[in-house]
Amino acid sequence: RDCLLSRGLGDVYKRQLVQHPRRHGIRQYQTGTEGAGNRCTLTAAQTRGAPRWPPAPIRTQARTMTAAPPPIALTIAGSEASGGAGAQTDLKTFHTLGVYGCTALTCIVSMDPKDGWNHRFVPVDPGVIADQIETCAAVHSRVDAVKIGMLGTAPTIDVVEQALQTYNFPAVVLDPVLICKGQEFGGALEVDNALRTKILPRATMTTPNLFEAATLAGMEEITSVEQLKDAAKRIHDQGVPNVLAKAGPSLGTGTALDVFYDGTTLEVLEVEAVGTERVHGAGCTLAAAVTAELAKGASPLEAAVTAKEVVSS
Ligand code: PXL
Repeated sequence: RDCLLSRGLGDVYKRQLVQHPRRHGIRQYQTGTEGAGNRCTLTAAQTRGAPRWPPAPIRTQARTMTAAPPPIALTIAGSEASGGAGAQTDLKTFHTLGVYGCTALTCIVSMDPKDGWNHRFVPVDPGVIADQIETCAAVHSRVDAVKIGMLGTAPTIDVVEQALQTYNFPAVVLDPVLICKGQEFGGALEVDNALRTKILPRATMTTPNLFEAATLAGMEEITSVEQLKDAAKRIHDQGVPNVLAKAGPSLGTGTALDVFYDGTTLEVLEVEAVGTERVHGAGCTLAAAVTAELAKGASPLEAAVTAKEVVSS
C-alpha cells in the first residue's frame, strides 16, 4: 500500500516517525483508511480495484501494530560545521545503522578556509552541556550507549565526568580527541591529562587514532603493527576494558588496520583500504558505528568488526 508507512521509508525511519519523542506518548502506529489518528490514508485512486472481500467496514477499522523501540545512542561531541566529523557524523552513522541518536554539543568548530583549515573553536558553557545530557537521559529514559568525542576544555571534561557518574550509562565509547588543528599545545596538555584521568577510566571502550593511542600509551610514536598492539595493551592496562586502536591506512599495510584488545583477545582487524589518505571524520564514523552496534547489543569485538565493514563499504 502506498501510504506513509510503506512508501519506501526505511524501517528505522518509520519507527522514529511514530515513536519519538516518547514524552508525546506515541508508541504505536496505526493504519486504516479513515478516522482521526490514522497515519495512513489511502486516496480513492489508490483503493480503486482493491479486493473487496472481506467487505470493507462502513466505518473506521484501525489496525494497531506495536513496534519495538529503536536502540538509542547519545553523542557528547563537538559540532563540526561542514558535516564531515563530530556530532553531525555521529548522528548520520547512528541513523544509518538503525539507532536513534541524540546529542549534547560540547563545542562549535568551524574550520577556517582562510587559515589552512585551522579549527576555530568555541566551547559550549559547561552548564549547558549538563542540561543537554539531562534532557537526553530524561526524554529517552533508557540510553543504550554513549559516544564521547571532542570535549576540548577542562571544565567540559569535569561536567561530562559528573554526568557519567550520575547517569551510569551501560556502554560508553571514548573516541579521544586530544588536540585539534590550530589549538595551543599548552592548553592541550591540561585537557589531555584531564581526559586520561577523568574520562578514560569511565569508558567501557576507547577508540584512539594513532596519535591519541601513542599519547595515551605514553609512547613516542607508533609506526608498526607490533607497536600498535603494544599501545592497545598499555591503554587497556590503564583500566579501559576494551580498546580499539585505530591506524586505518596510516601504517602502510595497504589495508585499513586497527587492533582490538579486551584483556584476553587481541585481534588485528583489517579491511580493504578506501584510498591511501587519512580521511577527515573517518575515525569519528568508525567510533560512532561501534557505539551504534553496542547500543544494539553487540559485543565490543562484534561491534568493532561490524563498524569496520560499515566504514569501508
Ligand atoms: O575528527 C575529529 C573531530 C572530532 N570532533 C570535532 C572535530 C573533529 C575534527 O575536525 O571538528 C568537532
